[in-house]
Amino acid sequence: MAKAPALKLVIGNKNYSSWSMRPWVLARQAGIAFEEVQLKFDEVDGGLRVAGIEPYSPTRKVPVLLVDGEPVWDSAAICETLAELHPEKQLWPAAAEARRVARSICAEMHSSFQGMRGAMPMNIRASLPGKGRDPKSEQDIERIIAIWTSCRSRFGRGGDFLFGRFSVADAFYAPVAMRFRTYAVELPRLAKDYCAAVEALPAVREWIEAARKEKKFVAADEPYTKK
Ligand SMILES: N[C@@H](CCC(=O)N[C@@H](CS)C(=O)NCC(=O)O)C(=O)O
Repeated sequence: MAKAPALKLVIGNKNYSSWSMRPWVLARQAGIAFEEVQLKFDEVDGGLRVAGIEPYSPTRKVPVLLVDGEPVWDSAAICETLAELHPEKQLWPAAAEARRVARSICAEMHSSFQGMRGAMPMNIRASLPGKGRDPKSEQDIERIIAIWTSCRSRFGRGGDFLFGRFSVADAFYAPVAMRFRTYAVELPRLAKDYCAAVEALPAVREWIEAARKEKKFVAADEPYTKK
């Protein structure tokens, strides 16, 4: 059997980096071994820079996965690569119809929801009830609840997650569960239960615990908090 490639996952601040959270939670929850390299955000001209990213990623962004030293960048490509390297982990739903929907909602998460992203940045250690609610973020929240409701009722019978057992789709939506808690978004029962299931995942708990210990304040991700 071919030797499993060495995996190194480069991530940003656990408190803020929603894109980093996806592949980290996916790999950790699935029991895929990887070396973690955590870099920190620096602020430049009101924006962000990942200090020390240059040797790892051509985009200078996190996350990036090094597979035997070769970079795979962008969280979507990284999650696909993890699924391809580990077919035995069944990171996508097994049934073709469910898999098509899972891919669609991941692509939607990846390319949309700018209203929520802008007004409600991930900030795990913060409590900001009611902040960030405007017509665009409200619209995004409604759409996410509709996605969760549809997936749970159509495909969720085998477990507590969007497609029953934990999959890439849950890793993509885990940062949303973090935002809903920080901004205390009122949710219908099904969405509340789904967020609780996500938060109870050992990998998510580990991420949250580490995020809460981080002290670094990044103004670009803190529109509601004065330093
Ligand atoms: N679409 C990318 C987005 C990655 C991204 O924007 N990462 C942010 C941090 S969460 C970053 O590295 N920003 C630093 C920069 O823009 O220089 C992905 O899914 O990985």
